Amino acid sequence: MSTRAVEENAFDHDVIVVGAGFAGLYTVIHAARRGLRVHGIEAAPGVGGTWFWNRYPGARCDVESIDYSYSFDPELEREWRWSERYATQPEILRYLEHVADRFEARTHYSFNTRVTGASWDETAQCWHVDTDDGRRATAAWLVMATGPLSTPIVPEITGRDSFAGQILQTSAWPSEPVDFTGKRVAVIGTGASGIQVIPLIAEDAAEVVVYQRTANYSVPAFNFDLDDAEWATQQTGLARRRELSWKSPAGSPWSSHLEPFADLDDEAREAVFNEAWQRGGVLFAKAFRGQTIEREINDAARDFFERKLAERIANDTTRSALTPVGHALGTKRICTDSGYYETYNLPHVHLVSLRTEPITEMTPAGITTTAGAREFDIIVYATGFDAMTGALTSIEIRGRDGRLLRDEWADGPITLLGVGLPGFPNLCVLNGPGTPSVFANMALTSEQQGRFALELIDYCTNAGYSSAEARADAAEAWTQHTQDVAHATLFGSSDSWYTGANLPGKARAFLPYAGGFDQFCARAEAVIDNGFTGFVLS
Ligand code: FAD
Ligand code: N01
Repeated sequence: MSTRAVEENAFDHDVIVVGAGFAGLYTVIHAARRGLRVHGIEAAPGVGGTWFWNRYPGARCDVESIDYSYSFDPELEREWRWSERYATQPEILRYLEHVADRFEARTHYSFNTRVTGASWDETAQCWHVDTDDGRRATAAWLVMATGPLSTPIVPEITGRDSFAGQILQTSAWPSEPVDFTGKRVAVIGTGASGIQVIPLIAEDAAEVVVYQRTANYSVPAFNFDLDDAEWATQQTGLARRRELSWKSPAGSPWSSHLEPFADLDDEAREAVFNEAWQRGGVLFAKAFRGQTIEREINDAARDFFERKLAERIANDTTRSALTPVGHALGTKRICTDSGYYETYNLPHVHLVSLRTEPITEMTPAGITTTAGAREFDIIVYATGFDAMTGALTSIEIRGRDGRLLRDEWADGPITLLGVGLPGFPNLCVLNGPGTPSVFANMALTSEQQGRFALELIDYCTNAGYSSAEARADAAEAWTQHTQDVAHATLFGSSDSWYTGANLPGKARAFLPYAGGFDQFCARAEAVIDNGFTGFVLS
């Protein structure tokens, strides 16, 4: 590409990238490779994003490590060796640090710096970006790689701040180890984070009380070490794995059983569910094609799940409380666990169902529910995120005519392919609402998203355009399509962070794109090939 136009401009940078997770790091590395003057801004002291912040015991990926890694450089793929099928948080963080060093990405970043505001300057055709150190930078383009799961929420509970013991949050876990030995520990939240951390806390604590609002579906990971033989097999098959992943609905090489559910008898169906179960974790969500669309298939999967649950939990009352009701299997992300349900067979681990026994207040000593008070030394919040929109709406982002993004999205986000926002020229959002991101392997979605933004920048630079903005009607059509696709499945009828239901007061809209990573990539490529249809270039 020609960088002449951008070199001649008066801005501090051609592009500012906010975030140093999978998406931001990819974009910074590739912007620099394309000759752009790129500047990264990251609130954390280092790279890693999700894997920097979520360092609670038990944190690991639920997409296999070999797949949950960048695909853009064969040398990088060859030189990095994963030690487990599902890598732990420290290993994934080391990987991202390695990537940052190998491609000299850190030199482009300001760490420990939070973006507080960004405003579009119509006259100069650039973004002014304000940070919490009081500085302002300008760039022709602004790429928000701020993460779909990066804005933690801690519930408003009466007396919350009065608790005198230690408070921990899975999504902002301290770097130094926490000693649970002999401690009385409360855990609030039983999503994927809670389900991963609870068994590890229970290993050392004197007592663990889990406060559960909604029971979740969790399937064993069947994790294993990648010994030399397994690693050699994975390496030999890697090119094929990548090819399948890029063409799949969820960015992984695994697909659903090929024969339709309706064509099989009960015994054959059982065998298919068994095979998917043994594969482990989230992959159980797609044992059969149509499992999250057709109620009959979903009910059969749930029946299988409940029979497995009976093998895992000894106590009938506890098992009943841990049995999900009210949402179809897979319509909240299936959790991938290592001994989660079995933890409740331990005598010092107790479950409190908040549906029957809500929390009334927190006190200096602990937590009080309608059934009485319990005292704790440590309270752990595993209560999730203001997902997909929170990182963006918490920043003062002002587009054309001073339009504030937070206001524009008050009734739900409006995007074109997730990346383009009407009224906000030269702003690209990565892994945001309207993308398949959180439904797929996000190492690959990050590459796809970063590349799309950089292709747009290159295209405009080469053609002499100073701005690109999603057309309002195109964004509305994409947003409507996102809703329609979700509501044609069982996802649409389930309350979850996918719909904003986890956060009181948040607009209800289906946030990710449920039409499949493969379909999304095809649409995005067509937009690129056709000169960015749906965008106004000027
Ligand atoms: P992030 O990794 O969230 O990075 C965003 C960065 O932006 C953060 O570092 C944040 O500090 C920074 N930032 C945000 N706002 C600002 C601001 N205003 N100023 C400056 N910096 C800012 N996905 C999978 O595909 N497979 C998995 O196995 C998987 N496991 C997960 C496990 C956990 C515990 C969690 C929470 C998520 C998991 N995910 C998984 C989803 C995960 O978020 C993505 O895979 C991926 O890491 C997201 O990358 P990202 O770059 O888009 O965002
Ligand atoms: O967050 P969550 P998470 N009072 O929102 C409960 C990815 N991830 O951090 O379900 C009481 O899922 C809330 O209850 P409810 C993955 O994509 C992956 O666990 O809203 N409870 C729920 O039980 C995942 O989906 C991995 O009724 C309250 C919990 O807190 C996403 O990140 C690991 C409450 C929050 O669960 C988010 O997961 C970790 C309140 N006021 C994360 N408010 C892997 O395994 C909320 N809760 C790869």
